[in-house]
Amino acid sequence: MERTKIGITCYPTVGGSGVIATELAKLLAEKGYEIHFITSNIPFRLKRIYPNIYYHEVEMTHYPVFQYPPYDLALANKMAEVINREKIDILHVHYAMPHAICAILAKEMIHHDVKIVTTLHGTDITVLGVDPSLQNMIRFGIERSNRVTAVSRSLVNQTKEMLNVEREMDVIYNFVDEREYRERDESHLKEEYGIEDDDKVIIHISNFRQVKRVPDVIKSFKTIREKSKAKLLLVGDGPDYYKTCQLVNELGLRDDVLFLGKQENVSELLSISDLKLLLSEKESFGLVLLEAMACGVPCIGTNIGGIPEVIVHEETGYICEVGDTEQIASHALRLLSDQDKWEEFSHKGLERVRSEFLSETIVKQYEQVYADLLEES
Ligand code: GMT
Repeated sequence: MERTKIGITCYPTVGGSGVIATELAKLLAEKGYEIHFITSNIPFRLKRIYPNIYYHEVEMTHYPVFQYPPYDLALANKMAEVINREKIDILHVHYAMPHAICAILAKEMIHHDVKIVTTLHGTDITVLGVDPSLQNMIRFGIERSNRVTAVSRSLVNQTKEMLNVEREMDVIYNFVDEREYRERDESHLKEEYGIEDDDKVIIHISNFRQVKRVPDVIKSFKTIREKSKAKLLLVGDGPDYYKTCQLVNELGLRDDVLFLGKQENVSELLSISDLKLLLSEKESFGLVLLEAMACGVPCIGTNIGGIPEVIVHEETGYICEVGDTEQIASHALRLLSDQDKWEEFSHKGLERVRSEFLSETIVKQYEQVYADLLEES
């Protein structure tokens, strides 16, 4: 029997949507699918050779007449070329803008019956979807895809409301590779970072964009630090990084906050952490929460978007109101001072990862979407 051929387009640089697209590709490849990435760069999580994963780079023409290089058109052209030559069955695009629109354009250019699956990840709807200069295009991409999936129920509802689309969309939650994200002993790292044994370790991982509200993490940590010995690990980089450094200095927290910048092996840092904070004002899922839970780390998140679909309040962590740093600190202190409760939360988080977000279960859901579409052809 011929292998099913899946084309995948995603943002290949750091970011949750690219991580999910690449992890899905790797697991599908392990199951015997033939995967063709059509992206501007090799996805950053593709660290070794996988014999049935191919990479097709989108090449750009820097012609002086163009005021702006037409990346979207080059992508559509490359998609059409690869679909035609490789006889791709399914083109799975992650992030609607511009990937879904390019996929539809590519399909129009050729005569091969490829099916388009679009996965919505969040900011493609919650930020770009409200921009009048893009809204019609995003709606078009969603309506004309053969199947649309979104990473949380909240994102489906937001997409329907914001873009006024009626079509059916499947919720397929995010997942982590449990071989990488698991409980392990990395206590030597604590010593190497100069963190004392009785210090509680709080971690925040993000791209430091405004929606992540990193200053709320710092303010919450200040209150926690006043009552408990603690260190804060800040992982990632982005536009609010400088502002965050300034706030840390202003609040006199310099000795207790470790700025670690972008890191690849986040699971090792999670293994020395006692609590994960994600205090965003927009978050369609919060993949970092799942990564933390898979490493046995309880989480505090905000009551927005898909976060309450990931954290179960009072069971695997706490859900707090956006900006309520006193409430956040008080929940954190309660948990960090009660070892029995901490262990119960950690254990329930691990159980939740296994019952709701297991990679095998989630990959099967995507396979079912592909199978349904192929059956229709
Ligand atoms: O904003 C980010 O954190 C990056 C963005 C992306 O496109 O990678 O993340 C979105 O997709 C992730 C994977 O599905 C989700 O876990 C994030 O919640 C989502 N970000 C937002 O909704 C802000």
